[in-house]
Amino acid sequence: MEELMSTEEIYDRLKDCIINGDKKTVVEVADTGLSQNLSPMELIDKMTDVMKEVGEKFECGEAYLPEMVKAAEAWKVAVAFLEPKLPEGQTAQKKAGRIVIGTVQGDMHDLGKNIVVAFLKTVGFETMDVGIDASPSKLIDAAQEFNADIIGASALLTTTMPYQGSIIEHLEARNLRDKFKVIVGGGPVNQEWADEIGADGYASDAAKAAKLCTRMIDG
Ligand code: B12
Repeated sequence: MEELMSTEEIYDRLKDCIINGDKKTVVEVADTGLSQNLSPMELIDKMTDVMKEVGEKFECGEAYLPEMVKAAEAWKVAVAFLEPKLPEGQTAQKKAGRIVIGTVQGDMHDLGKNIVVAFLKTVGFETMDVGIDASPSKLIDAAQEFNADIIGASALLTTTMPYQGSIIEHLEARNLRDKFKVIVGGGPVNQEWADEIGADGYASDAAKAAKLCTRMIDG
């Protein structure tokens, strides 16, 4: 991209790219920003603000899920491009906390979990995604290794939901219950279920999950 753009134009175009989920152009615009002496951090911050707006729109029903997924993907690609350009020792954002997340044992659904991961990253969480079909031990071992603050468990099937409860039972049996907050989510899951199994939190979508986790860390 050869043309000279004002800072405001660069920011406007970044915003359009995120909102439209334009993975290709977002990198070009970010690169133009760099060549015009905007710092990688400024550019990341700007795009993250847009992601937060998209999350809020989704929460109040003004944006739909595919739009949110596309926006999160564009954000991810742009941050992956900018992060290596940050000065040594600087990370994309102040780290909010650490979370290990996975889809529970017996369950292969991961679209929702992946969106939650993308959103947690936009609010500064370091995430470790253990993938699908994750046993309680797999999640807990990963949380210990990663020194996580939070364990997140996704379940989309009524037959696999009980494994969310098993995570808490395993933590208790291993005397680790106080070490991690446990949050749960997924299609059939609700607050009542979270209370029943003794989880620390529940969220019905990715934007709410990001807020929930931020609240847990901030106290
Ligand atoms: C896509 C899909 C599949 C895909 C999964 C692809 C993938 N990579 O994920 C495939 C085809 C593989 C599949 C397989 C099956 N599926 Co299916 N599947 C669906 C479908 C259509 C959409 C699920 C989805 O992705 N939703 C979109 C995402 C974004 O929403 P979400 O997962 O709820 O996530 C959001 C929130 O819940 C929350 N969230 C999610 N996780 C977490 C975690 C935490 C910690 C937090 C805080 C929040 C949170 O944030 C997310 C983003 O906002 C649903 C129907 C439906 N409309 O829900 C059926 C559905 C879930 N499947 C169902 C079934 C029965 C199956 C199969 C058993 C079918 C079969 N007989 O083979 C298999 C099971 C395989 C297995 N062992 O898991 C049933 C479940 C019924 C039940 N009550 O148990 C459903 C409801 C369809 C139906 N009406 O019958 N499925």
